[in-house]
Amino acid sequence: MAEHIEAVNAAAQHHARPSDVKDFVYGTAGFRMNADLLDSVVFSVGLLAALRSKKLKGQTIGVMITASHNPARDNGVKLVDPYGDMLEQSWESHATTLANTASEKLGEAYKAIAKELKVDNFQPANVIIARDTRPSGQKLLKAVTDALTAAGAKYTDYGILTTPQLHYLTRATNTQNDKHPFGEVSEEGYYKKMAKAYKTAMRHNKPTGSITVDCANGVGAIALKRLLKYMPKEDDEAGGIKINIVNDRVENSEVLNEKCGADYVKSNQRTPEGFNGKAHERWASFDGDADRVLHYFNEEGSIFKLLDGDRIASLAATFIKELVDKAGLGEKLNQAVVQTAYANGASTKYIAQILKMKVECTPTGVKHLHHVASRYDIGVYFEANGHGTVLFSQNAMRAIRKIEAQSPAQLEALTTLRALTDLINQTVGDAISDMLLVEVILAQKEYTVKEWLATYKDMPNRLIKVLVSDKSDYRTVPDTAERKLEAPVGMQDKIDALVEKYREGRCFVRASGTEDAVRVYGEANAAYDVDDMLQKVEHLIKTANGVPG
Ligand code: NG1
Ligand code: ZN
Repeated sequence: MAEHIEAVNAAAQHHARPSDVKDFVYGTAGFRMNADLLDSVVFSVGLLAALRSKKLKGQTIGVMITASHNPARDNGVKLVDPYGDMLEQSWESHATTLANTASEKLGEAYKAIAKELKVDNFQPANVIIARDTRPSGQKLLKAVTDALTAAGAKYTDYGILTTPQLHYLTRATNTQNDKHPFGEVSEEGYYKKMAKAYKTAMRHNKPTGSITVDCANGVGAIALKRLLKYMPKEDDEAGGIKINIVNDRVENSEVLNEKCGADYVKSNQRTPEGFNGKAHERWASFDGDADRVLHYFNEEGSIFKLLDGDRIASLAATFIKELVDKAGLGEKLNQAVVQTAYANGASTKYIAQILKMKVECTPTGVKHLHHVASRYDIGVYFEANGHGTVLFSQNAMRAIRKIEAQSPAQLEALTTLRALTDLINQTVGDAISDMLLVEVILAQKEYTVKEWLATYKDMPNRLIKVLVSDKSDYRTVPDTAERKLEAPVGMQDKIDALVEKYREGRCFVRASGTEDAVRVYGEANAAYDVDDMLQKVEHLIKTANGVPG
């Protein structure tokens, strides 16, 4: 241990923490900020990755350097646990502690955490690293590897990959000696697994028309192009697919997420730069690290229609439920759809009342959704903004693998279901995997985007941001999935009194976890009611904040 402390202190000098910065916090998406401030933070995350791996007896931990949909000047870092899910929540505070420790004290802090968590320093440590296309990633990589070397960890740098690819590799590495390995431990293995599953799921079908993917000028463009080599070609009978790629200028970091990508499309409710779609053509947008996807199209007259995460959730839930029933597993496997309060009320109603499926609502942030989804045999989870996946429990995987088909129809359903468990990246939301899942479902159901949109009608809605002097003044009541405020005192009563005036009105206020603002979401039966309601709630917040608005 002593040698590591000295090595950590010596290496930390080259990654000194700036003294004039606010405290860093490991939030919903790890650490994320202007890349110039991140060097010491990333170094400290490298130390924690080593500790986490040692604590887990040398199981491999992933480190992803990305700032997702943020502008190119930002960067960030997050840790991936051995099975490809996000860092266990109880460790987030240790990440925060290390990131806020002065560089000369890091060795001691490292030792203190090791002691507190009973980490055996003689255990091996293994870490894998990847980064998105941001130019700052190269320098930050050095901060991680210096930390890992000082802590005596072995590491593999996988270079530039999407976030879900690193999650895949983390799980593949840790399961390679299991009875059912997750997949080959290589980037190529990821493409092979996905393309093979796609081909099986599409063995009798082929998508109608093409899909055009806006890759946000980010890493998704690289991965998607590489995947295409393994996919059926346009003219192939089974699964022949035409994927057009736009916004793939990865060599020019300035344009990353600029006027394009999932976040731009969702926030602005409009098509991205480079859109040249004809009416009813299928489009999708990835975000900067390709863990989110949204679909959309234009109706005649350039009327924009968004098919967001709620739509993917309901489409996937419908299709999987039908397959599970046909496969004869309907009685054996419990299923649920997990959403946040930002899900459109119409989607929740559709899933609960038409599909008759259980719907759960969790606080914002995929870790919460993932956690709840994992309690079910089949848990479909999506945030409205397009981040999500489907989880199959061990029990479900066993049942799906083992059951013997009693009829050709049952065998067909089982074959597709088995393929889906491979096509879906069960570690984390994956834009490429989710996009292909949608292609499979639309093709099998013979749906165009129009029919997909017609499954239910969205409630008019709006999401706004309000700047306040201190967002921590806004606290939600525990166990309400952030739908009720307990502070500022009295604010919720005022909101309730306002909202009840609108037909089917719903509105909630919470502090953003990623920005210095509070978010206000509202929906109601009519668009003008939504606007009126949000204006009043915004006024309420501004007045409470001492700034009449
Ligand atoms: P915050 O800033 O806490 O609302 C946003 C998104 C989340 C999630 C995180 C990033 C909304 C309303 N919020 O969180 O869904 O994507 O960023 O992990 O879209
Ligand atoms: Zn992302």
